[in-house]
Amino acid sequence: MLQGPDPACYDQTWLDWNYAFLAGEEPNPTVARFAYMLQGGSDASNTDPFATEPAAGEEWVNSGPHVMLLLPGELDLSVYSTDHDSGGPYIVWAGTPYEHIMTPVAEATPSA
Ligand SMILES: [Cu+2]
Repeated sequence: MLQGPDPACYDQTWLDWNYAFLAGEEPNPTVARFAYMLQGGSDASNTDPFATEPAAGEEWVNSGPHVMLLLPGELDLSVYSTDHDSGGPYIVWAGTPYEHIMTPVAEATPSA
């Protein structure tokens, strides 16, 4: 779930992914596709796709401008990080049907 408007630019594969997500169904992409969120975005959790607010003691995951990569199959945790504060690419919602890779393209703007 999102905190802000989180504008994104993507193709039909990502649109289908979003419809599946909103319906609670598995998207199961068969092709790799990029999406662009160049105004950044926010998520209540980097582990729970359906969290509506951060868990106790956690903060919103506010990402700066980024590119997202959707890949078929399961992502390899020995290859990709899940650390959203690393400054590098990381897996969002690892191990779920909605996992994908976020790659920062600029610094996040600190929250006010
Ligand atoms: Cu994004």
